[in-house]
Amino acid sequence: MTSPENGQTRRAEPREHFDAVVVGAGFAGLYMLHRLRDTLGLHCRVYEAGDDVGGTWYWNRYPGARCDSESLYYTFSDRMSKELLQEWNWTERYAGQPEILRYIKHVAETFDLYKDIRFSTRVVDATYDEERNRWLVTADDGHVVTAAFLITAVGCLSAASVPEFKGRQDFLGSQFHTGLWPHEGVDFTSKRVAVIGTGSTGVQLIPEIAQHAAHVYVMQRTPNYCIPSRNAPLAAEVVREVKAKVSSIWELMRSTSFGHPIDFPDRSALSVTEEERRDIYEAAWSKGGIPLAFTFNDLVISREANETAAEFVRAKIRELVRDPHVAELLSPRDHPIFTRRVPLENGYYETFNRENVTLVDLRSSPIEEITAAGIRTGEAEYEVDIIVYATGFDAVTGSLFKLGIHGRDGISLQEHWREGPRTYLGVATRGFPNLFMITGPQSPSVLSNMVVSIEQHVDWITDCLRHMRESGVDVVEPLPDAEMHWVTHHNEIANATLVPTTNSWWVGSNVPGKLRRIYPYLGGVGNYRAVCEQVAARDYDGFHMSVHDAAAVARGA
Ligand code: NA7
Repeated sequence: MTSPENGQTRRAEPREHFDAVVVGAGFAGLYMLHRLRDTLGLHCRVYEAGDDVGGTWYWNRYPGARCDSESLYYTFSDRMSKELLQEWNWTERYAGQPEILRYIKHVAETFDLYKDIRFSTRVVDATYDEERNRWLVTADDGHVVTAAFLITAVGCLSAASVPEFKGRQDFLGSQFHTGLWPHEGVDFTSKRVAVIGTGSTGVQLIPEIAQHAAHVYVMQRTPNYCIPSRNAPLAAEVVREVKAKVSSIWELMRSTSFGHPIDFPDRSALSVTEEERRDIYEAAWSKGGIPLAFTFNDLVISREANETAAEFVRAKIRELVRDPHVAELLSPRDHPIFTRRVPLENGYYETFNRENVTLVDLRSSPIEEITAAGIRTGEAEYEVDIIVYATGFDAVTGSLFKLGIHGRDGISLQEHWREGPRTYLGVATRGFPNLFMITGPQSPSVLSNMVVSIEQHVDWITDCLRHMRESGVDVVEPLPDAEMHWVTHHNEIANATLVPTTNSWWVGSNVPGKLRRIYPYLGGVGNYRAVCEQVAARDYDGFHMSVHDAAAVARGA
């Protein structure tokens, strides 16, 4: 916290020094704390804005919130703890938010992590002090500490995005963003509700609300291709089988494209007959979940191949939704399938057969304003008691920018990234020594099973810090060339796919004014891991490691 004194801005004196400060106490922050403290013996502090652990799963408590990665694989591996992996029993194929939160709390208790976390505290400034080679970290309560290393574990989907609709403050009912859901829950019984947004969140939420509300208006701008999750209780036999093969399953997940125990087959969608293709799509559709994405290897590369899968899903929508006009409105026509996040659904399409659900097409008639009574589009005013904003997040960079990170010469992260993120491996960035970003931009992050990618980053950072200690160095920073090559490589890989052509939060187009860039790395989890391992094996090739020389800094050398 700064305070004006004799016209000068003075920062409060640091109260304590840590080897590392970690920001965020979700999966990433907890595992990082565990490795830093218990593997390396470092003195650490974690800052967390919420009043408990959980990250995404702490904030996103809306009805129907559920993970789209299968629970058996969306879990810490044996690298965290063999016992934990064997002891914990997930109950459903896709775990709901309450169960995941219970798991995360269990992890924090089991590994005694709570004691090093300061809750209800937001980091508002983190500035690298070049003279002393320290990060000066300031929290929103004015508390200042220093740290040798700053590690962000803030998640990719933590900065809620609420569009600036005119008149939002005039609404007399209740309004909520799904990512900031009240802990006491929301009673939808007999209420008229508008849900704005039909991304993964809206698709999970809408069928749940429709069961209780008097009426739900689903405000859709862009329809998505939704795939049934076929969620179900986990059979004891399946759990036993996975637990018996933990090592080989995780080895596989670490090598596949998206960190799941499934990968692309060696065949094009255009290499089989129409009938064979339909059978393959049908088999994947009835399994539910991500297998549909892994039916052929060219669905995100070839438009022609892609259209076969896209039309398969549109045909399913026509089967599931009784009103042909509504079915058509729910059918994406403006983007190829799998080029934006495909929501997994649980009865979403059937919800539109209910009498108390109305689909409002914002494409033909956008929202003009929020009124005291509800929402006015170009065509009508919808009077409601509750508005739910399922409008997503300022993804990947939004939560990083909120930390007020400043590197060498006081340059902010925003300034360094004014033309878009510039990272080396998505884990570090030039000019910001001793800063690591877990699942940062230009790493696989959201295009993967997050826990697999988090573990990989945390393990890699732990190894890097150990290497520094053993080598007697205390400054690490990417070299300009390494950063430049990574950005180029990242863009080349993305531009070889259909992804950049589609509007989505993957490219930042959901936030007005945000730079259109490809934020997550599309090269695949397995390939990415191999690159990171190679860099480490070559003594952290592409990073400059050195011994801090205060005298040289003072001379400006
Ligand atoms: P998403 O996927 O970004 O979806 C947000 C939705 O909100 C999407 O349908 C948007 O329409 C809609 N939206 C956003 N702004 C507006 C405005 N101004 N007017 C109308 N509609 C708007 O966020 P989610 O929370 O669903 O999912 C985020 C991730 O969390 C998800 O992918 C999982 O990884 C977990 P648009 O598509 O932009 O036309």
